[in-house]
Formats: sequence, C-alpha cells, structure tokens
Amino acid sequence: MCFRSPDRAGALAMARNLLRTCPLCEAVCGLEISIDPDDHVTSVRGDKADPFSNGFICPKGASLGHLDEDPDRLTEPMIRDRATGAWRTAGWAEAFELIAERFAAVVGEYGKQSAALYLGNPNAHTVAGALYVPVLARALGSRNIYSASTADQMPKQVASGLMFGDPLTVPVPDLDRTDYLLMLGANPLESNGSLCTAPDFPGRLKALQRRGGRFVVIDPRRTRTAKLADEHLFIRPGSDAYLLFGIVHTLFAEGLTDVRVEANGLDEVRAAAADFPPEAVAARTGIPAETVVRLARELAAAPTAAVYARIGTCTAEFGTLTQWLVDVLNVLTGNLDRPGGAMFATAATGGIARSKPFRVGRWTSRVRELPEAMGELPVGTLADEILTPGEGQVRALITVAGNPVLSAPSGARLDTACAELEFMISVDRYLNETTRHADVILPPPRTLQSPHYDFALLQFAVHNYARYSRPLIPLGDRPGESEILARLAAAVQGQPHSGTANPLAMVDELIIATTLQKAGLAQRRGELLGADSTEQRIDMMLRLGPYGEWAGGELNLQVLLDNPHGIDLGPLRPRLPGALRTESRRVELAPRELLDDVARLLARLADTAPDVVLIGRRQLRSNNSWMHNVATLVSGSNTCTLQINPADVDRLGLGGHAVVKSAAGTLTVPLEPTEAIMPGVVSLPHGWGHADSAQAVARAHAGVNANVLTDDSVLDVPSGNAVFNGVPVTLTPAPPPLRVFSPVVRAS
Ligand SMILES: Nc1nc2c(c(=O)[nH]1)N[C@H]1C(S)=C(S)[C@@H](COP(=O)(O)OP(=O)(O)OC[C@H]3O[C@@H](n4cnc5c(=O)[nH]c(N)nc54)[C@H](O)[C@@H]3O)O[C@H]1N2
Ligand SMILES: Nc1nc2c(c(=O)[nH]1)N[C@H]1C(S)=C(S)[C@@H](COP(=O)(O)OP(=O)(O)OC[C@H]3O[C@@H](n4cnc5c(=O)[nH]c(N)nc54)[C@H](O)[C@@H]3O)O[C@H]1N2
Ligand code: SF4
Ligand SMILES: [Mo]
Repeated sequence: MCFRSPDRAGALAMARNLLRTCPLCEAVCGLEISIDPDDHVTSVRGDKADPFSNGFICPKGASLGHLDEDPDRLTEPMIRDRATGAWRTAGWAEAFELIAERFAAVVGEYGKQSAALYLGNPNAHTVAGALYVPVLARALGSRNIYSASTADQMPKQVASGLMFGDPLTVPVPDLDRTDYLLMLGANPLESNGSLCTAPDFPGRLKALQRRGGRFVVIDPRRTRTAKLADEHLFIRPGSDAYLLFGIVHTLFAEGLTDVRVEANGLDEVRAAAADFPPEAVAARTGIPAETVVRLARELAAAPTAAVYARIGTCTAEFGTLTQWLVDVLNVLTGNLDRPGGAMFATAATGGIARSKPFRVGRWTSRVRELPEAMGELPVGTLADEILTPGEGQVRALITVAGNPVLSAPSGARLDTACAELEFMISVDRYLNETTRHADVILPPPRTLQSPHYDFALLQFAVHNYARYSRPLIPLGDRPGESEILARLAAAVQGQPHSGTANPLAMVDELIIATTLQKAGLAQRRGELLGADSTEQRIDMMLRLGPYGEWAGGELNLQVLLDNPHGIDLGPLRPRLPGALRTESRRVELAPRELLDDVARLLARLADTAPDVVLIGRRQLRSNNSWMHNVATLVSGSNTCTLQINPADVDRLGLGGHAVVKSAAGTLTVPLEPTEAIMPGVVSLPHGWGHADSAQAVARAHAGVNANVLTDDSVLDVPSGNAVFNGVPVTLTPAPPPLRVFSPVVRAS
C-alpha cells in the first residue's frame, strides 16, 4: 500500500481545517463543516471525498452545529451548594481543588472501593474517552467500574472473548460483499448501525439487493429496515436464542454444516442443539417450524452469508447465548472469516495487546456477587452498591459522559441512589437528570475544539479505513477533555493537578516510554510527530499498528494529516488463526461458561409468554438521552410514545393514554397504535424523561423515562447485561397526564 506524504512541516502547521469525522454515532461519517470568523458553524455537509462515507450524512450529523453551540450547554465548571442545592460557576483551579479535598476525605474514611466510576456512551466517540478514561480508572484503583457497555453490547464482547480469546475481536458482516444477511434486533435505517461501522448502512443494504443478494430481518416491529428487507419475521421479544438454536439444530439434522475454520467444540454444540428442534422453538419464538428450517437452508445455500444481531438481542435475558449462537452459525455455515461472510476488521491502531485469553468473573460485585467482565461490573447493580451499607459501599461517584438515571435499568432507583452519595463529580456537557446530583460538573469543550480518531469503532468497520481530525477551533485558555481527565486522575490520587503541573503531558510521556520500551523501540521516541503529546501517542499507535511505519508499512500520523478525508485501507481480509487469542489458538465453539447457561435457556423453553411485554426502540433524530435540546431534532415524529398494536388497544379497552406497570415501576404514557408492532408487544424509546431538565427545549419535549419500567434485578447471566427487551408489563386505561408533553414552566 502506498500513501502520499509530501511536506511534513507544512501539513503540521495547517492546524485549522474544516473536515471532521462526525462523533454522534458509530457510522463515522466524514463531514465538511463551514465555520465563520467568529467560530460559528454555518453549514455541515457530508464529505464527498471521504472514501468510506462518500458524502453520506443524516439529520443528526447535519445538526452538529446546533448541538455544538447549544446555548444550554455548560461552558465553565459548576459547583453545587449541598445546603441550598444552588449551582454556581467556578474556575478550573477551584473545581479541581474541591475535588482533591473532598475525594481524599471520602476515600480516606471509607477506602478505595468506596469510589465508583460510570462511563457513558460518548466515551466510545472521543479521543479523551479512549486514551484518558483508562488513566482515570487506574488512578481510582477501585473495582467499582461501570459503563453503558453493560446496558448495551457486553453480551457480544463476552461471547467474542470466550470464542476468539479477545472481547474486541468481534466479527462484522461483510456488508459490501455478502449474498445473504440475516439481521436480528437491529434497525440500522434509524440507528445507522452498531458494532458494525458502516456509513450509509441503508445504501449498503440497497446495494446488496441490487447485486442480487437477500436480507432478512427478525424484529418484533416492522421497522424501516424491516420494510426495506426482502423478508421480515416478527419474533417474540427475548426469544432469539431459541430461533438461532433451531437453525443450528436444522443445520446438523440436515447435514448442512460446512466448518472451514479450526474450531473446538463442534460435538458439544451439536449435543446442545439437540434440545431445540424447530418444532420446539416455534411456540416460544412465534416463528413457524418450517420457516426456521427454511432459514437454515437459505443460510447454508447462499454463496456467502452473514448473521448479524444487535441491541434488540443483546439487552435481553439470554443476550450472551444469542450473541454466541450468531457466530456459531457463522462458523457452521463456513462464513466466518471469509469474504462475504462475517469478518474481522484490521484497524490501524488496533494491534491486539492481550497476551492472556479472556476470562469473566475474575472478581465479583460486593452485594449480588455478579461476575466482572472486561474489568467492569454490571451497571444494573450500581444502585445496589450505593444503597447497601457495609464495607466497600459506594460513597463517591464519577460519571464521564453518561446519563445512567435515564439509561440504566431501574433508572428511578439509581436516581434515588445518586442523591445519597457523599460526593459526586460529572464530566459532562449538560446539567441533566444524572449530573444534577453532582457536586462538581466539569464540562468538555465544544466538539469542534476536540480532536477525533475512532479507536474503538474502526475495529468493527465493514471496510478497513482510517481518518484523523484535528480540532477545528482552538481551545483558548480552557482545558480540553483529555486534559480534564488527566487532571482529574491526578486530583483523585492527591497528586498535583493544577497550576504549573501538566498531568496530561506526564501521563502521555509515561505511556509512550513504557510502550516503546516494551516494543524495543525506546531509542525512536524522538521520531514521534504531533502538535502535542496526545497526537504523539496517536502517531505511536499508528506506527506500531498493522499498517504502521514501524511494522513494515507506511502509516503514521503524517499520512493521516496529509489525507484529511481519510484513507481507504482496503476490503476486510481473512485474519484467522492469527487474530485468535484463545489458549488453543482455535475458535472455541462451546465455551464452558456458555454451555452452562444453556440449561437456563432450556428450562424456559416451555414458558408461556406474558400477556404484554415491553421493548425499546431508537429514533432517527435522537441519540440516547442527550439530543433532545435541539429544536430541529425534536419536531415531528420524534416523540416519546408507546407503540402498540391496535388489536391490543381494543382488547385492553385503552384510550389515548395508558398506565404501564412493571415489577420495577409505573408510567403513564401516550399511545401510538400501529400495525407495525406485533400483538402482545409494546415499545417505548429510552432517553426521554426531561420534565425537570435545565434544558429548555428538552423540558418542553419531556417524555418519560422508559427505564422506570425496566428492572435491574433481572440481568443476563454470563455478561451481567441489562434486560430492556421482553419486560413483562400490564396496561390499564389512563387519562392524559398533565405534565408529560406540555412545557413545564419553572419558577426561578
Ligand atoms: N430502555 C433502554 N435503555 C437503554 C437502551 C435501550 O435500548 N433501552 N440503550 C442502552 C445503550 S445501547 C446505551 S449506549 C446507553 C447510553 O447510556 P449513557 O451513555 O449513560 O447515556 P447517554 O444518553 O448516551 O448520555 C451521554 C451523556 O454524555 C454527555 N456527553 C455528550 N457528549 C459528550 C462529550 O463529548 N464529553 C462528555 N464528557 N460528555 C458528553 C451527554 O450530555 C450525556 O449526559 O443507554 C442504554 N439504555
Ligand atoms: N438515531 C439514533 N441512532 C443511534 C442511537 C440513537 O439513540 N438514535 N443510539 C446508538 C447506540 S448507543 C446504539 S447501541 C445503536 C443501536 O443500534 P441498533 O441495534 O440498530 O438499535 P435499534 O435501532 O434500537 O434497533 C433494535 C431493534 O431491536 C428490536 N428488538 C427489540 N427487542 C427485540 C428482540 O427481543 N428480538 C429481536 N430480534 N429484536 C428486538 C427493536 O424493535 C429495534 O427495532 O444505535 C446507535 N445509533
Ligand atoms: S449517520 Fe452517524 S456518523 Fe453519520 S452523520 Fe449521522 S450521526 Fe453522524
Ligand atoms: Mo449503545
């Protein structure tokens, strides 16, 4: 591969360009942003010269300017007076002083385990999240580390970790070459894709159909993606593992398996699948036996095929088993690691550092003894750890880019728990439902003042690609988010954090020195390029990566600076067995931890479905909880309604609103009757519930917190992941509530 590398010094000096990767979802679209002399965004367009996104943009990306300059966002540190509850702005030095003092007091009295960290979703999209959150986590020295991952994709990571030896070695459908795609619990026409980095996912699906391919969607709702599909099948929420086992069973029964990778455990999988014949899973899934058999035959017969499952199947009671069976199917049909099948990306910074095979449960949580996964405990037990007295009780919490009151199961309980903390710090751009409990809020700068590189998402890309964006607007005299996290890490350890101390440079220097030492390249420190120590770290990662200058290739930071639209690193390539980190260096088809959980699945095979179950959904113009303060995004259909089949409205005698009750809580919601959802299932989007928000637009479009209804006492067993789909609920008629959906006027 050959990259242009003209004038190094010249390109380094060109710090201000107008091209940037969109940080708002996993599609990593290239954007072309116009900024006026006062640093205001005047337009945002798709970058047509980006070789991966080719000019694609969605309504959220187009609103990046509004979001970036939201008048309600925080621009200075905020400190809350505990006695009066009043907020005031503060200087950075004062904020860090207070943090160092109060943190030392709590940890001094109760010990290190009394401090917890919660990391939200945007950390997957920021340089600060990728490079400095680990520094903060290490500084805390606590096992109470939580993140949105256990309300999201942890089942996929646990399944991949056990099968391939590394939880980041996750196969993605080779979208641009596959002939057949079986998609479960994903709606990329609204979400733009997840754990499958694919800008213009809709266009890629249409291209699949144009080249004669076929795609089938399994979803309890007829989504926009389902409407585009060649076939859509309704499925009872939470039952995907049964469907997939039925398909596995059929492949064995009909002699249709064609394993092409080195794998252990085939006999164990065959034995486990024996209990799940298509006839047995039909009642549980709502998918007829003959359809299960047909799906198996189609998958086996397709020249190439990929099975892909996402959030609808992860945030469910058998999330990990489902994710496992997805890749069991990819292996059994001969599609793992071959073009057109399910493949592993080769990310430019993504060298696999893991030397030991992945394990779960190296320690357990204090209260419920839930196993750790990837160094984290389930967010579904954070409230338990705060509310349950005893040694190791959580008394101090740091949240970074998260809103768990709206995003974690039993959100209302977590809301109560946060109010009990002795000290809380939030790094966040808003005063919101979670950060209102903080003592100190440290706001990141504008997005356009931050650099961008997708360390995580490019490991799941459907085409190998890299792009680096420098900040478009200078920081001025405020700290960037990387510096905030580095200073926070210093402050919580009682180290110098302000004044002349520069914890950011110190941290980077240490990481660079140890990494180069390990690689035997210590003497090449002087070669690292970059305007600051963060860029030097990125340069180092690129040089050491699979295309890197120090690994026989040509890639380094300069190449990316010279190619601001991004560079095409080619289609996905077979990576096995090299990418495997299992002890056996083979694919483990039947890890013990997963086979053990099959008993739980089997025990529930004959369960009768509850009368009504709740699932979630995503909306094109929302992003979890934090984009409801942009007027152009919350207009029209982007509202918090409960989708329900008209037959259920009649059957239950409902009117315009209903009282929805679960084991965890009760909500009153407006109904949106639609044939697009199967009978017996209702859907409420998450991320709403802003009635008391400090953000004016969001408050006027408040909606309700779906996670009042979800239940943190029920988690997926192997991964500890939250269960948002298939929650049993009852519905009764209700008059329209007064507060929901009408602007709330607040006395000031
Ligand atoms: N019922 C139900 N619940 C769900 C889900 C579901 O499908 N159904 N989905 C789950 C999933 S997949 C996820 S990922 C989680 C998300 O869970 P969270 O990550 O906890 O929630 P978000 O709403 O994404 O909150 C992001 C926060 O980051 C802040 N923020 C935005 N940009 C930045 C930045 O650059 N820096 C900093 N420091 N802060 C920033 C925002 O103001 C906001 O407070 O929700 C989960 N919850
Ligand atoms: N516009 C927009 N884009 C987003 C986000 C957003 O909030 N808005 N959030 C981002 C985040 S954090 C994530 S993780 C990704 C998620 O991206 P996706 O995984 O594509 O998420 P959804 O669009 O929620 O699609 C999940 C689908 O699962 C279905 N479903 C629910 N329960 C079940 C079940 O038991 N079985 C099956 N088979 N299907 C089920 C739902 O009806 C829904 O259509 O999206 C990201 N992109
Ligand atoms: S699809 Fe995602 S990455 Fe692309 S413009 Fe929209 S929000 Fe940004
Ligand atoms: Mo997510």
